[in-house]
Amino acid sequence: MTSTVTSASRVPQRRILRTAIPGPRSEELAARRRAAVAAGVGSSVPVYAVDADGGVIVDVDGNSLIDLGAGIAVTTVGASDPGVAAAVAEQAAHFTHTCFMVTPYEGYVAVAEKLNELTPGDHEKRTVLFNSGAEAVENAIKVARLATGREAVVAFDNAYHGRTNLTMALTAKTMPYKTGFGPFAPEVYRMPMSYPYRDPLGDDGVAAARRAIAQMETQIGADQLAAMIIEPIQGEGGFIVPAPGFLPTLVDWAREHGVVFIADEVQTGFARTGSWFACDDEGIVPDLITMAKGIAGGMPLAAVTGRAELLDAVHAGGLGGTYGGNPVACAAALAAIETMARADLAGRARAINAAATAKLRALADEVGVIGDIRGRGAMIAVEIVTPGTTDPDPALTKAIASAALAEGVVVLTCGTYGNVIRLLPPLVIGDDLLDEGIGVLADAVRAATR
Ligand code: PLZ
Repeated sequence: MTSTVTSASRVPQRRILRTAIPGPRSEELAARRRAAVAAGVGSSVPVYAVDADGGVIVDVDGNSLIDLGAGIAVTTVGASDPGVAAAVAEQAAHFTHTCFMVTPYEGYVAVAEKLNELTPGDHEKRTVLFNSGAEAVENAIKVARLATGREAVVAFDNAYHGRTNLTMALTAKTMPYKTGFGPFAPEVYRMPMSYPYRDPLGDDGVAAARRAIAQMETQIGADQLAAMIIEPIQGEGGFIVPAPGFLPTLVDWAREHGVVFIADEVQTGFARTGSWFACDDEGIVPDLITMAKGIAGGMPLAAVTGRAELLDAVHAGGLGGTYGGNPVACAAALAAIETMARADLAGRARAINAAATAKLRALADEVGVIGDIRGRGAMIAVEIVTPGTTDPDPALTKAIASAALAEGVVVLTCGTYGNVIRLLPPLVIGDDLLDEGIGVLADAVRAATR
């Protein structure tokens, strides 16, 4: 594996268990939380953080956990990258806000320039900044509708695009995201995805794309369709990597019919899959790309970047928001992007993939519950099934994640069927810590299946 950038970590890069998980101080905070915080917000890990750096999260009881989740793919450069921390402090010491729509500043422009340069394609681009992934998705759809004069939007099975009204409509899974929160935004159509492990069309991505195209043509009509939005690798839906040919065939069809192709790279973006963006791995160029999460080292920032003629079609004042492109978040983004480039974190993601999947494949040979291992770069998933079948086992999946946590390793789950264990480590995690974390996870799988 390539060397890592964690040698100078501020917090010791070690797993340390001082109490049971959660410990007494976390339990105290959990009690205060129950009385103060809305019950609708869940937390997958019941410990309260006081520090985080490199590949570890330190909790209020002094436990030091190995982080294989990066706050859902956000802290790609670590949760306290020195470059990001310094840029945030420096910007905050000058001004935290003016509102770009009132008094603009250079940081916003510099982030836009950077994203125009880094995103796929060498066409003329423009960028607009927001606060969250959902907000970026909403605005990409607004732009596509206005620019095309059409209303219909296509999203796919297993999709996750956010929790606002329009993005709930785009999201596929009802529980917990949509149940009881309707009515949802109209003119959203759902198409079949390519899901090689579960799809009868298997690895034939072109056939899977043709299946979706046939439905779009009969159910909507290409001339009514403003946009198609898709995660190049689906995140919350289960780290589903579509079969080769699926995405390029959809892009070609969209281009032929004037349908705006939107790649939602909120989870896949910024070195996570081993390239700047997952579209790069597929050799596709989206018309619009939505970004958030890894973009700014943990500060809330999101973006839509895309074809100048689409984004510039919108009338002045049609896009914006009080906090969009906040100056502190922009400073953090420039520093995070600089760290990703300098430390070659995309290369690091590929090395993490090689090391992790080798261990997981060996484990799959040993236990019967691993139905599929998939992903790209440092976005790796294991699908847990009843041995000898493809039947999802969400209860066992949960038990494995809990067992790993009890031993001080944070792993997240996901999937339409709740049976996917996903690994999204910070890309600055050290080799030893990663190896130890996956070892603990493997032991948790063995123990849970015994
Ligand atoms: N698009 C592809 O992955 C956020 C959601 C966690 P926000 N994914 C994590 C949860 O349960 O809320 C996501 C994503 C993709 C859009 C979003 C939405 O991004 O920043 O959470 O709004």
